[in-house]
Amino acid sequence: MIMRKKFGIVTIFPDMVRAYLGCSILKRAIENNLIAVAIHNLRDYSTDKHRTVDDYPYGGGPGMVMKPEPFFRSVEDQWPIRENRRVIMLSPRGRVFSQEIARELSREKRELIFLCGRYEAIDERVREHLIDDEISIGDYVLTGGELPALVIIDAVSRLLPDVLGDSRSAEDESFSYGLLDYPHYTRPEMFRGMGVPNVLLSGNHEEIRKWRKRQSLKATLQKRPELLAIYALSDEEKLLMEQIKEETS
Ligand code: 4GX
Repeated sequence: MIMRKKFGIVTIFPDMVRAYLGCSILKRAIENNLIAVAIHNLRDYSTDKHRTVDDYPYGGGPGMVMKPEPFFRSVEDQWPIRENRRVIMLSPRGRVFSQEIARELSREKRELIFLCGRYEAIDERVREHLIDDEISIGDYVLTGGELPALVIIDAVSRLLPDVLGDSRSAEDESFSYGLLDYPHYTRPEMFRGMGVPNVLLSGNHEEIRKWRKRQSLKATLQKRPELLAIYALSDEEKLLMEQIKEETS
């Protein structure tokens, strides 16, 4: 029996999130009940008539701070059972998202709740007492946590059974097993004088497999050598790697 993966998002821009989830593969995943995303407007959980979600920082300084109460109220109201939720805050201070974390979250049984902040900060009491996890999608500063939440939902969803039409494509590419992807070609065979490597037209599947492996190793060595430090090479890969290093030296 296949279990539907559940996500929740708390944001002051629900339309932004809905727009992305209403397209393409995630749209179909939602229609097919493979995933469900509950989108909640943070302002619905403010307690004043202006629906305020931010305020001035204690101690002074520039920028606004998001109030704790709307976040606490939204989570406690929508996901009251602690054991059934994993509350994730998106922020540059979190652990940096990766394919490994995507895999970990895809196996998580609890509902994944994303708290999306805007402005300069969220009141520290949210970090201390409401969240279970803090994730960053990379070392740059965004205007809000909505894109990071969508990035994570996207990367996690495509790992779930049946979300991608082709069951092989989820894991057979860059990062899924630690090397960069090999070059791909499609028709026409000649485009503006640019051809396709002969081996791909040869029909020799063993040669094609080896060529692709070589190209993956070469691209990884040239563009992301640090990835090779954590990747355990097979005997065949070690041999191919020696050849590549000889050629380029
Ligand atoms: N990967 N930002 C969140 C507001 C904020 C500040 C402090 C919580 C605590 C980002 C990133 C990111 C900018 C989103 C600040 N929220 N989030 N926002 N990079 O830069 O995740």
